Amino acid sequence: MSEGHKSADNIAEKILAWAGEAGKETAFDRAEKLKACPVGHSGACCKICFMGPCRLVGKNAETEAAGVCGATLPVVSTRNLLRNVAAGTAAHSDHARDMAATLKAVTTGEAKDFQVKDPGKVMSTAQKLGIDTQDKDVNQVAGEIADTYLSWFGQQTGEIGYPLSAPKKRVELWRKLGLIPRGIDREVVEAMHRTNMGVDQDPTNLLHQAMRTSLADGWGGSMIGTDISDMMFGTPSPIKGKVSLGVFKKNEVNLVVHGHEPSLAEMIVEVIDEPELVDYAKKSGAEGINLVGMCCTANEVLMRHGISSAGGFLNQELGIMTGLVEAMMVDVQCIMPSLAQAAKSFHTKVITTSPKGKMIDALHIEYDEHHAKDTARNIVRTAIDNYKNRTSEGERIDEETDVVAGFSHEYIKYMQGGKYRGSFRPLNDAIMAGRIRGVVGLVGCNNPHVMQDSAFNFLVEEFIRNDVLVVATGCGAASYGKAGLLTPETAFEKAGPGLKEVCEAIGIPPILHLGSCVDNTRILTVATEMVEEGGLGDDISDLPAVGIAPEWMSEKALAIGVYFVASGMYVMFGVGSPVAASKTAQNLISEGWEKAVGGKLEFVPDPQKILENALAHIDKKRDALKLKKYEPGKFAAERVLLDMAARREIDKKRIEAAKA
Ligand code: NFS
Repeated sequence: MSEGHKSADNIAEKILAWAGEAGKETAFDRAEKLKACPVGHSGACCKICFMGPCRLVGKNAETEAAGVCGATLPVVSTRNLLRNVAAGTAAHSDHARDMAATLKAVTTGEAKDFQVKDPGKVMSTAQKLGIDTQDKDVNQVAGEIADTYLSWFGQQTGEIGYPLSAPKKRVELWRKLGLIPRGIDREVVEAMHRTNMGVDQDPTNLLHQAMRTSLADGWGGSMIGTDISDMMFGTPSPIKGKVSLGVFKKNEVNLVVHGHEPSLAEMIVEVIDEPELVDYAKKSGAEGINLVGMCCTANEVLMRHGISSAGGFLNQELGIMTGLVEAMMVDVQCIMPSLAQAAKSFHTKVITTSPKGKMIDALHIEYDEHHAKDTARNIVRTAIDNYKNRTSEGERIDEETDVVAGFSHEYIKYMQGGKYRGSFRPLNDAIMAGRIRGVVGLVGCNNPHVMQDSAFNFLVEEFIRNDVLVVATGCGAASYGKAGLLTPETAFEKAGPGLKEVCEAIGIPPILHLGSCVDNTRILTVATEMVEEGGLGDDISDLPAVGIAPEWMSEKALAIGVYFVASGMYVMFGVGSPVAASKTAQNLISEGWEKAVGGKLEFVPDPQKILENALAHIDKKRDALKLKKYEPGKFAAERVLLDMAARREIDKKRIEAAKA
C-alpha cells in the first residue's frame, strides 16, 4: 500500500498499511493500478454487439453516426444507463422473489425453521394491498400476501400494487406518463430487449423505460424485500450494536455473514447460541462464537438483533486480513471476487451459499430453505473446525464503536405519538417552523476511487450541523457508525440547535439508520407519509428533501437513484457520471426528468458542491411551500409535541378519511 490516505476509517487505514508492508493487495491498490478506462467511464463505450466495441469519441459523436451501426453518443450512453438500471432492479427484485418464495413456504409449512414474527406487519401490509383479512389467521393472510407478490413478477399488463400507495398526485402523474410498472420481470426484460442492437434509438424513450424499470425496483422488488423481512424477522426498532473492523474477537470463533438476503443469516443468528454449538466451539479451544455482519446483511442483522458489523463493501478484504476470521459466509451481491484469493494467505474459509453465486476456490455449502437451520449449523461447525488453523497472521485492532440502529418508518412514526396516535405531525411541524431545514437521504456504496467514507462523513456532519435530518442506509450507514456518529450523544453534539431540539423532544437521533439498501424503500414510505400528513405540499417532489449517494459504485445504486428521481426527488451521485460524455444525456436526466416528473439526477463529484446544491434545493422547496425562511437558531412558534386536543383532532381526521 502506498503512502497517503485511502480511508477515513482508522482501522481500515491501519490494516491497509500493514497489508502494504506484507505485500498483500486489496481493491484500494487495484483501483490505483488499473485506472478506469476514460471512454467506458464516461458512457462513450458501446459493446452491445460485436461490430464493436465502439468508442464514441469523435468530435461530432453527440449528433452524428459514431458507432459502426450509426449510433450517436446520446443513444449509447442512455442505453448503457438503462441496462445498468435493469441490472440493479433485477438484483433487488430477484432477492425479493426468493424472499417471497420463502414466505410462501413458511405459510404452507414447508419451511419449518421460519415463522412469521410480526403479525402486525402482516396485517398492515394486507391492508396496504387491499387483501381482506376478516376471519383469516395470520398465516393465511401472509400466504395471500406472498401469492400477490409472486404474481407481480410475472404480471404482463396493468399495474403492480405498491406504486399505488404513493401520494395520489404522484400516482396520477405516473399513470398519465405510463410509468407504473406492468410487471417486475416484464420491465427488466423489456429494458434488455430495447437496449439490444437495433431496437430503441431514442434517448428520451430509453430513459422513460429506465424510470419505469426503476419503479419496479423501488415500489416493487425492494419494497417487497423490506416488507417480507419485517414480517418474517420482525420490524426493526432502535437497538444498540457495534460497527468497526475491530469487532473480531481474539479468543473466539469469528464467523462473518456477508451479502444481502437475510434469510440464512437469520437462521445463523438463531442457532449460534445453541449449547451444542457453543460446547463444540469450547472443545475446539475457543471461548465462544462471535457472529459478525458485513455489508447489507450486516445492516439486516444489526437492525434486528444488534449483531456487530465489520462495516461496508470496502471492508470485506480487510476483514479477512485481520487474520481472525474463521469463515466468511456470502450469498449474493457486492461480494468481491477477490475474497477467496485474499483468504489464501490466511486460514479463512470463504463459503458461498447461493446456487446463483459461486466462486472459484471457495467452499460451497448450499442454502436450502427447507432445511435452513441445518444449513446454518453446518456453516457454524465449519467455522469452528477452522479455529485450530488460525495462525494469527494479520492485523488485530482493538477498537469498537457503539451505534444505535433500527429505525423502521413504523418506529419513527410511533415515536411521534405512540402506538395508536403515531403520525408525522411533529416532524412536519418542525420543518414548517424552520427548526428542521429539510431531510436528506445519505446512502449508498463505498468506491475505492474516493477516500473511503470521506464524502459520507463530511456530508453527514455538515447536514446535521445545518439542521438537516439525515436518513441513512447501506454502506453509508456503516460509515457513520464507524465514525461514532450513530450514537445520540455524539450526533446531538454536532447537530444544529433546531434539529437537536426536535430530535430530543421526539426521542430520535439526527442521523437515522434505516437499514440495508432494499430498505431505501423505507425512505419512500417516510416521504409519502410526510406528504400525507399535510403542510408540505401534495407530492414527494414538493418536499424539502434530497437523495445523495456520494461514494456509489453499484448498478443497484443507479436503480435506486432513478426510482427516487421518478418518485419526484432531487438525487445527486458523487464519484463521476456514467453519462459524462454526452451533454444531451446529462440534460435529459436532469432538466428533462425534472420537467417530466419533478425529480432530477445529477452527478457531482465534489462533496462540497453536493452540500451546496442540496441546501440550495432544500431552501428552494421551502420557498415554494411558503415556509418560514430557514435561519439557524431562529424558529417560528410551533408545537413540537402534540397535546391531547391536537391528537384528538388528528384521530378525528383519520376516522373521517377512513369512512370516506
Ligand atoms: Ni447497496 Fe448493499 Fe454497499 Fe452499495 Fe453494495 S453492500 S445493497 S450496493 S456496496 S451500499
